[in-house]
Amino acid sequence: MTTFAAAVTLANKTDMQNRLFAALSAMFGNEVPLYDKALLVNKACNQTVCALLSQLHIGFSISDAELERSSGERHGAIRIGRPDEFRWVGRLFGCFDMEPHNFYNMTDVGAKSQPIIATAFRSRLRPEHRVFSSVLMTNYFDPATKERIENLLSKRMVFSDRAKQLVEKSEKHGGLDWSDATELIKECTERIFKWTGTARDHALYKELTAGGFNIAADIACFESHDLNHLTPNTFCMDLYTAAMKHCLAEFDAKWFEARANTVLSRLVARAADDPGRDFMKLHFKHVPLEQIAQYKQGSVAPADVARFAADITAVLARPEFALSKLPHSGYKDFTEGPSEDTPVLLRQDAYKALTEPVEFTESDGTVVNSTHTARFGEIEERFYACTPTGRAMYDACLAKADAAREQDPSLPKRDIAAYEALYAKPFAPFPKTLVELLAQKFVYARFVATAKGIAAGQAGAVHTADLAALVKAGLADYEGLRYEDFLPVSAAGIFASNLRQYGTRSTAKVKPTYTKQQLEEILGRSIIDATTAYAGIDAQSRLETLEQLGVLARLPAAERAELEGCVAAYRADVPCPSCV
Ligand code: OOG
Ligand code: NI
Repeated sequence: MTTFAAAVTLANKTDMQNRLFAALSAMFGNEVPLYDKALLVNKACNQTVCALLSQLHIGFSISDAELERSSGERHGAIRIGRPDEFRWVGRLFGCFDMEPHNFYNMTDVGAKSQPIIATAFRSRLRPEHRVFSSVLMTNYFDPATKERIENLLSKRMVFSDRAKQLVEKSEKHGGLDWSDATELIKECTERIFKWTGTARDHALYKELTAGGFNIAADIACFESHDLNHLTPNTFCMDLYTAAMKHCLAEFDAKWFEARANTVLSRLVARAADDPGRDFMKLHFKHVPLEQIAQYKQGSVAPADVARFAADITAVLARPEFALSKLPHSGYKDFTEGPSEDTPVLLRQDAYKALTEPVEFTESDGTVVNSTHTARFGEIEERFYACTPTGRAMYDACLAKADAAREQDPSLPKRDIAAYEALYAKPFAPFPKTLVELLAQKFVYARFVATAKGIAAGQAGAVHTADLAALVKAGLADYEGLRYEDFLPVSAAGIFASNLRQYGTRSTAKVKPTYTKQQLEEILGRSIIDATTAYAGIDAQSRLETLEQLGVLARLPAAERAELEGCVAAYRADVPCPSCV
């Protein structure tokens, strides 16, 4: 807790963030029953995974509260109409210690392009929550449509005067007390992100959707920017998606049990080949590295895996998992991201957007009852953050894998095993373990000196600056940095499938170009470059670890200069006002 002159105690911003996301989740669960049920499915799957992991890693256990938190919300998505609204959104997230990371140009992703540009708000270090926030670019359209959209948007007021006052107060004092913080969270759940089911200008709505501009209709014709989705994380994407497809009655229990057996067997096989317990470090960020280092290797026989698969199948047979009885539009056919055996960036999937009732009020007061399809239910599993080299390799593999899938789009539904093999093939050259990924400089990590290492360093008994060797000797430990951001191509795939249209071309005479600088002007502040940050965190941890072990002087000068360069770039990118 921090205090300011008037001796008011300010709420911790990370605590505020956790409360905000818990409140948003409760709001969204009320609005969308299928979301609430999907959380239950995820919990059941995560419990199964944890039970299996506790046999594979003796000493590992997770409390209900920890499970709740680790399976908790991770990211939201909002779509904003006006630049001034976007700036308010940025300032609002600032009150919760969430800052803009990366520029996503969705107008520039080939056939899947949409008339929006975006950034994601999150904490700089170890973020748990993030919001992908887009803003509509009206000059993507012909002048007449542009004017109609702008005219409609000009009449709405998403931020109340009170919400603005609270944001200003927070900025002035460096935070809010809990009473104000609670009020601001209420503004979020009762107004700013709330679904109202009310819209305007049905004629424009129909025109935009007929032209394939579903996203513009979703933004322009509504009175506020609702939360489009709120995505929890899962410990095992393939178990969860299989469970959802089964609960939505797309596949029967026999199919699910066999699939659960396959994916759980993979976890077992990978644990046997993971001496650093990197999977555990990646998925259980709340568990200290020293604790993970103490787990003893256990084993799980195939018969036990089959029992886990049978048990989760029995759990999902309970009436509360009959999701097919709720309004729904089915599940996406395939998962976005790398192949299941390539642990980089993130994998995402979703139940498809629901068709929800909407009441349009026309300017003459007449009411039109209609529907709108936009809100969907995403899930994600996060892996390691890539270096530019790793990312280039990922992009190349992904392009090939996408092309292979497009040759036979119904394969995922017909034969999941054949599809997985097809999709994994282009990713074959990509390393599959953290050790190899680091050796090839494809991903980032954070190193620390162990207690043993520090003691050895003090005794002058460390003789190498080779971090891999130091880790092997138990003098240093490490974890891969988790990817905390988004993937425009996956996002485009998600937009495309949930909006049921594959991108739209600009109708302006000349398609405008959009830049990061433009979004920074809208926001009134700089956008942090996430890669610079990952590289800086990685480099700083290497330098500090070697220093602590007393071997920094042994590092070849060129390597040291490179690391110091990364740290300097990180510090210079967007200096943190409160950490300089
Ligand atoms: C945002 C799409 C991006 C993701 O997970 O990549 C996104 C949206 O649908 O508004 O959320
Ligand atoms: Ni999303």
